Amino acid sequence: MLKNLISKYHFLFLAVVLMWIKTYIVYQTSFEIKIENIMQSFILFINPLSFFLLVFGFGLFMKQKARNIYIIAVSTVVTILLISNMIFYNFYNDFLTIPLLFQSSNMGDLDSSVQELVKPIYYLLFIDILLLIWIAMKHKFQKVDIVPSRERRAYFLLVTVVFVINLGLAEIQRPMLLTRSFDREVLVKNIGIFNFHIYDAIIQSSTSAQRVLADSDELVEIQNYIKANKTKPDEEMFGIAKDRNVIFVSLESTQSFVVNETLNGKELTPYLNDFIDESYYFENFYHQTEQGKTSDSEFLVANSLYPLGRGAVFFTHSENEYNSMQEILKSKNYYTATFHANDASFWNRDIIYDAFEVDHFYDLKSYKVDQENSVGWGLKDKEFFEQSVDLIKTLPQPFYSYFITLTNHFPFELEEKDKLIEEFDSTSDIFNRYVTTIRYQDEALKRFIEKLKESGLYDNSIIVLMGDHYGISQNHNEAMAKFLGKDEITPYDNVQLQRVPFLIHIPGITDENPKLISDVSGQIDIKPTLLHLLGIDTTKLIQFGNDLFSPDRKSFAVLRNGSFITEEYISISDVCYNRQTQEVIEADNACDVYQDKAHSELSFSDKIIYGDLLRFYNEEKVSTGN
Ligand code: GP9
Ligand code: MN
Repeated sequence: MLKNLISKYHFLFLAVVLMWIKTYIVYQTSFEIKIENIMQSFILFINPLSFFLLVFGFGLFMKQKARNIYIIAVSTVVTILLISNMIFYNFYNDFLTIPLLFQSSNMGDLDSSVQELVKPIYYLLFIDILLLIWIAMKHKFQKVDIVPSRERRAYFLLVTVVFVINLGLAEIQRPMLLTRSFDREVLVKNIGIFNFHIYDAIIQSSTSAQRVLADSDELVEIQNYIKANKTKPDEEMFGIAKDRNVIFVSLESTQSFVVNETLNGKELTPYLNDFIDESYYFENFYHQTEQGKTSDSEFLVANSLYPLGRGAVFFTHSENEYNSMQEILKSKNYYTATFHANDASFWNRDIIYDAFEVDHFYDLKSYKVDQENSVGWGLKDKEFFEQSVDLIKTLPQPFYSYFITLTNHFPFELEEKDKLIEEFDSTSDIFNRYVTTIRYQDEALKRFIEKLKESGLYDNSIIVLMGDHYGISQNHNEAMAKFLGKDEITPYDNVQLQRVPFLIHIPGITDENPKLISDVSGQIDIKPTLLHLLGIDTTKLIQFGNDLFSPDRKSFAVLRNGSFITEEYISISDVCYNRQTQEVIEADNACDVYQDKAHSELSFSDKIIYGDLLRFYNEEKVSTGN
């Protein structure tokens, strides 16, 4: 029967095979999908098949000519989708999701990045479609070309069998794949990139419904979890920075590996290195961002909730109720402001800042920007800080101010005159330039702190520095390995590379008594930590982080893809490693317990956002006068 089908519908099967091969070649050449055993390579190989059999199969409801046109049209659309994924992956090491498609307002600003990514090689991916067009054109169509329903039934039985085999093998490799996976790479590896897009569409529609169906009871379970996991602040640290201004600096694309690192004998971050020695510095601090990048990091800091696994919560849930750091501080007489020399609408900031109750957003319009003082994405960091200090001086005190740098942004462009160190020498231009913009940013930071001192604001403030997310993706592993003097970057190294600098500097306190803190932590922990330093109680807050100075806090950070790090373990795609020896640990109960915790936190946080559950919390807050 199969032979019969193939010979009768050879155009359809040819299209299936061509698209299948093409997708597999793209898997091998454009995506870095970790394969751990033969079964996984087999699943990866067969996974595009069921999708193509299915979509092309709908052509069997058409007559032959329409069918061929349909197959060519679908091949073209799917190829464009594949190329879009390749371009996106090249930059973000990630696959596209539906919410991202609604973020088009960000795309204009991505111009320089996109240009870098559009390569003529992508046009080669249309060769098979040209071949299909050529075959279709020289084809003589049969007179009787209606597909008998018996053949259609046989065909769709075949599709089902292929799909069930694929999913069955995947479930054996990764139980509860579709219900418990936060890791897109794992999904693509197991069900294929196009089935993943279908899965994504299903998730999209089900999450959209969650807000409507949500009720306040859902919050109870989450509140219980949070209560059970919340730790008390250290009494000596609580209120240590009471009523001080907060100067929070989000350092663009700054990873911890640059700290205390040199190139040709020159430090990459000389100022930061010295500043660390006068501060509380957290050396095992992880970013927990996903597709929303900078905006995700802002979300984590403001809410101590996880950003979403798909899309940017700044776009998808900007109308939700939040109980942000800014809102809380405002109720304690703080003035709150964000400083960032980019369009106010980038990442939808202008809208969500209203939900966060930020008093003022000093956006692009607040700065004098010209050709002379700009590079790459806009105003150079030095200029940004210079002008910002003049603005910050006018704020009512105490204030909570949030500064977002920009020069150290992909593709890391800098004028020759601003380069304070040489570029690195590797096969990756991106990495080579990264070290120069990192060095430049450090110089800008130095000037900022000096100006703060000159302005008289410094002594009565606390300064917080945080890297927002990674800057060097896994696409540059070869250069990274060369820079770090390693043979290769392993999955374990990759998790370690998600560390970003985090420090708290309290003039008059940390310069006398600096601390290097090795506990595992993440951006989720910032809000309770800062609020406690400012002497603000967080007992009732719905938050997933814990005060980093709390004596009872346990080392823990979960990344947004479900990987997590504890004192003893690092878990990556459900594989548990001993954190010290880096060896894989088979079936370990303690690791499973953390696995559940990691999963619960991410799911609870998602529930809050998708269901807009804080509206119930805030109702309660208002009615009880809290
Ligand atoms: C844009 C800046 C960079 O305003 O925050 O955003 P990113 O691309 O890093 O998310
Ligand atoms: Mn960023």
